[in-house]
Amino acid sequence: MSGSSAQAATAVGTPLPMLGKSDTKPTWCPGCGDYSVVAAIEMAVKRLKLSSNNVVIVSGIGCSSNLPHFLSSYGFHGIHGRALPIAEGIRWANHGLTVIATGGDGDGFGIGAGHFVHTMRRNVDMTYVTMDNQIYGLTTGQASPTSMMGQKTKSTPTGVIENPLDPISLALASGATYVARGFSGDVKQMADLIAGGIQHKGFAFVDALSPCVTYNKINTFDFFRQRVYKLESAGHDPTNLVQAFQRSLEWGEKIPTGLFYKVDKPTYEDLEEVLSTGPLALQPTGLRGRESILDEFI
Ligand SMILES: Cc1ncc(C[n+]2csc(CCOP(=O)(O)OP(=O)(O)O)c2C)c(N)n1
Ligand code: SF4
Ligand SMILES: [Mg+2]
Repeated sequence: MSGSSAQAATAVGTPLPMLGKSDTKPTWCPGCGDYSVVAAIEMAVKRLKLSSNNVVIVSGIGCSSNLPHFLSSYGFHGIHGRALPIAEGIRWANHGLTVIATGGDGDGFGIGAGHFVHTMRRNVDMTYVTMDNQIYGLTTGQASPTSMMGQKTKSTPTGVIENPLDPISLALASGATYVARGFSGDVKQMADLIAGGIQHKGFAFVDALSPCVTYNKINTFDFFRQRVYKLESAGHDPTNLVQAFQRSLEWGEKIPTGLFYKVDKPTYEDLEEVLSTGPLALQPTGLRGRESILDEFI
């Protein structure tokens, strides 16, 4: 879990009431899949009894990236594609906090793809929830890295000609230690997956199939309802990386949801020399070992 509550209390003071909705109401279109994702995050965090001041939700830019405004935790609405480096910085400064990054498929797998890969490779202890609607929603309907071949969008009037990126197999290949897929049509399953991700020590990735009801008329709630099945009811073994890769290749008549893979490995915070001694926020400032460094050069 991203920091014990005792450590968090030391780091940020007396815990405030449990996390819940904020006073800001979502501005998403009626029926947008992202309503289910914010509800799932709220359910997961409440189940884990995390208080508002021990959770930070960080996002980039996009419809989905407005999410931090709608919950009563700390939040950071960043810039397009940069949710993960900001979240990583927060974790390193104070890994007594539970850090959740959120955003869209364009934000995370397009402009932010480099950060996506490298944050997973480092196994930073945080949870990343993408609202994958396979379109750029905020900018009114251009193709995204997960748009399906042939899909006509504002930026691809004759159909997408690029292969879609698969976030699940990319996460497995990049070293994420918890890899899952949820669907906005099943809030309870998504809450379970997010709660599992927050409790997991290491980088947890939850790709939420979260339909854009306004600009993606292909990957709709009905499209997914006809295709999704649960990995746990199909005998999938989430400790088996090869099986996880095999399942990740399924995208067609059947689309798996649930936990693809989970493994325990040391986190970046465990291995890094300074971070392993505690959150930076609680450490003395200044350069340590200054004399020995100067001696080396004088
Ligand atoms: C550097 C930069 N490039 C482009 C944009 C324009 N822009 C804003 S949101 C967005 C894509 C949003 O798509 P996604 O991340 O999938 O989020 P959604 O709106 O679908 O939830 C783009 C291209 C920007 N704000 N900043
Ligand atoms: S444009 Fe699409 S992603 Fe954006 S709020 Fe509306 S339905 Fe949701
Ligand atoms: Mg999108």
